[in-house]
Amino acid sequence: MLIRRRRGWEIPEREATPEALFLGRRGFLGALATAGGAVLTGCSIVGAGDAKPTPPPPSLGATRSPRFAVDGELTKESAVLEYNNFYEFSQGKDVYRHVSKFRTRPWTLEVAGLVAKPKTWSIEDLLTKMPLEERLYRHRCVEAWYMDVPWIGFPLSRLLEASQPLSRARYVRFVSFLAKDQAPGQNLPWYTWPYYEGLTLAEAMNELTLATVGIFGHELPKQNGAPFRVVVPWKYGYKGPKSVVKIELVDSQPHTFWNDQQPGEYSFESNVNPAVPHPRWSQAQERSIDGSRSRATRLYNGYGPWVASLYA
Ligand SMILES: Nc1nc2c(c(=O)[nH]1)N[C@H]1C(S)=C(S)[C@@H](COP(=O)(O)O)O[C@H]1N2
Ligand SMILES: [Mo]
Repeated sequence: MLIRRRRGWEIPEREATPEALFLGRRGFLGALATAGGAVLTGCSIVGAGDAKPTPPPPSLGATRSPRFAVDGELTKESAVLEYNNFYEFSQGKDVYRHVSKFRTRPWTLEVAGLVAKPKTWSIEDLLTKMPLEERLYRHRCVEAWYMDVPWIGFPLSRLLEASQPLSRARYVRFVSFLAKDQAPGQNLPWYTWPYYEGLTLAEAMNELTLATVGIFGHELPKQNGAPFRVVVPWKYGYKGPKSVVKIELVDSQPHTFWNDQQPGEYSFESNVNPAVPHPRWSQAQERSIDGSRSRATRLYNGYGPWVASLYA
């Protein structure tokens, strides 16, 4: 029998997964027990998953911006593509095994709400008409893991400006896709699908907020949020919704998926902060997704020079 000794800074997956919701898992097991086979017929929910990872998506040309750097080496691509959070597909990290039915073409992204010019973009328009650049960003999950990643995208501000936000617009609300036949996790009844998130308009317009279409020199793989996601590097990862279909400008603070699911954990703001522990673990340290390294968490994930003034 192989017994793996846990290092001090390692957090058992169970505790390290607020998104896994003990409540949710208990609810699920309870449902299995009471409904018996009836629940199991929706067996894609608990199915073994796809045999092998899907092939990498088409490459995407973009010049690396010299303005953003990470401390050391980038995280290995294989780790970034095989350790994911994407509850629409799996509550485990092996999301790549559960995405084969997900169709990311055709895909449209609607910009609506308090704007002078509502607009629906095709993903092809975004890929060809927007000024794509590569940015090396630190990414920090609330579960206390990190990765350092080369995203490809463009400032979200470009997309918002194209629709001319009205002066009444104060917040931006994001909505991810809904397709129960393609996303096994969307059949789990204790979640309120589709996934939804939000930022203040000032946060959304900050130059760091990246409308993201690629990673590691190619289009986003399905498990990383194809074909369009938002990356907000100074906040915990859940503030960046994957596979977004709608962006709505609104006048009051929108509800968010995890805040509704887990009231009393982190607020709407959810900025990375080593001094504010999660109710069940410290945020002072962060570990690489392959578990090989640990480092001190930085306030705003190290992006204070860009964003601290937003919270002064
Ligand atoms: N639609 C959607 N977006 C999501 C999530 C999700 O479950 N569904 N998980 C979030 C969390 S908790 C993190 S840490 C990042 C993970 O992105 P990655 O898998 O590319 O590392 O996506 C975020 N965006
Ligand atoms: Mo996360």
